[in-house]
Amino acid sequence: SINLTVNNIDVEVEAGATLYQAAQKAGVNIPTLCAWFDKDHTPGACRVCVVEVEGMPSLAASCAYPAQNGMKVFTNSDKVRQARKMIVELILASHPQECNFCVRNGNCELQKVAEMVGVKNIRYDSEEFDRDRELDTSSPAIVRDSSKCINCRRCVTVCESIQTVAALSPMNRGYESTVSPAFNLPLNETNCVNCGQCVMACPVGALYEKDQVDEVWKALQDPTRHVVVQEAPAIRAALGEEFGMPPGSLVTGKMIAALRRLGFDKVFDTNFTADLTIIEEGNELLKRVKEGGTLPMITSCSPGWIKFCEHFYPDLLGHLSTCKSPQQMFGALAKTYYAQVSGIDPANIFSVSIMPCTAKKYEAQRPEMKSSGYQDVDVVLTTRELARMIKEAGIDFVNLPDEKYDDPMGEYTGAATIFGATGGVMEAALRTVYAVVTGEELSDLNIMPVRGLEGVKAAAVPVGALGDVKVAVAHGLGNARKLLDEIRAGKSEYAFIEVMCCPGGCVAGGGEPIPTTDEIRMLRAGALYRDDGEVQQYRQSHQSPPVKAVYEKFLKEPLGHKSHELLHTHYVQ
Ligand code: HC1
Repeated sequence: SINLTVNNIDVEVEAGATLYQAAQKAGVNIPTLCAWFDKDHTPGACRVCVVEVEGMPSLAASCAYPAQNGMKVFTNSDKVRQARKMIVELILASHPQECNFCVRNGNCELQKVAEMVGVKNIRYDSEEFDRDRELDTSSPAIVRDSSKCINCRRCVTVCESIQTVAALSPMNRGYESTVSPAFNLPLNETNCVNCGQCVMACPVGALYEKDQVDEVWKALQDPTRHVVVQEAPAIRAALGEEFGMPPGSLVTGKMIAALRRLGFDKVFDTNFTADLTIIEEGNELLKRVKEGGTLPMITSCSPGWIKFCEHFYPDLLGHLSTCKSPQQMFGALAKTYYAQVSGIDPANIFSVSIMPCTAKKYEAQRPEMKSSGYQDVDVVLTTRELARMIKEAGIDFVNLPDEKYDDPMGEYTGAATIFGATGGVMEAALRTVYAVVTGEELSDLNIMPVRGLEGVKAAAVPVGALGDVKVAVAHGLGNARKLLDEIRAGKSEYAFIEVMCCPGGCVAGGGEPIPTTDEIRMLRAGALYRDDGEVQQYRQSHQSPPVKAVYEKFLKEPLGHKSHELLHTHYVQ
């Protein structure tokens, strides 16, 4: 171990620890704008975290500088405080001064750091530093405002190293340096998969979701529109954070109440079609196993993952389940099944979905997602956009009563709700596949090997006559690559694979509350497992009463004619 002092306090740290970590041990918080400790991203680029080390001529970036025996470190000397103030003032001088209406107002790391280092005015002429405004609105999901970029490079790290997409790179040098797609192409013309993990990484408002709140307000205020809403599993595990509730709060009932107060005509749930997905996908898997179809079959509900497969592994598209995602199954049924049972003209139905995901905005606009004869899902809002609407409407979210879903597309089982956590789709599918094959229930419905944040998880589950069914789960596209490369090499031993685009699954999607850390991922997933284990009456998709009803009244049978027309699709190279 290493012994040093920080502000004259004795500290002992492990070899390899940084000065930043040593300071934390001494109870000192150092401001930083570029470091992202959750992802080991400490480029020392912003210089806000500088500290003074006795005997060293220049200040050291504490996030990257290694602690050494006998060092005397000062985090609050005059030299340090003046340097930090100057650095932050220089960043602010070249940053648009529009905090009051910036998407990150109130949740901006630059704002917080400016307060923390005590900036009182900007001594530098901002005219001199004014950058050309470049707003890239080409993507259906993400807006890029390079004038706000502070060059922390976190977006580059997540896009390149974690998602292995590399749509964003550092460009230019010196004062001109910034981050952008290659050749400064519009984002929509790159291989960006719309996952929004760059948005989650951005400390300021340089990357954000395409805001569609006004389109929804307009529909809600149009008396000719019958506006229905569905919410992804992950929303109920995170929305409370936008209103100051602790991560891990399960707010299903308050979320329903808020949506009703906003004026939605029917409050339904994506979980209804998550259960339906399990029936269709489970039967598809069994059919492939029996008939010698393409295996392993891979889940297809995460649209960032689909786009990734299309760009990087087009030769493996045949492995994708043909099932549409629950969002798109819901959209297709809202304008067919629901229109039929409620007697409402589908032309007047406006279908909104609330997703933890920016890529869902892109998915809803894909040309094949019109099987009802209309665009199946009209608008997708992220968790953050819904929170903005609730705030704008003055709804006291925390004190709302719990309300219940509308029929016939609201009720769900515990199997559906865990879709929002990595491994959840697999666990839900195994529960039902086991029951279909054996006629019995799994003795323990909790399939622990597929839970948690390990990058690739595997399990072998004995399923009656099928023997041990080998399955794997990957979350984050870098992890997915490992399983895909095995398939390409002809070495995959799995029958069924779950891939979710975002690290942690949908609970950490690009539309969820910021910040999202591994600790928060686990807390949000925990809320969904509580919903499954403690709240829901049923825990297996085939037990869902509204799913049974939709087959009886409308679809008739899994993988039947109507299912193929509305619930399935296929992807071509
Ligand atoms: Fe997801 Fe899904 S789980 S993709 O992560 O299959 O976004 O939450 O809604 O569609 O159900 C997201 C979450 C979501 C779909 C479901």
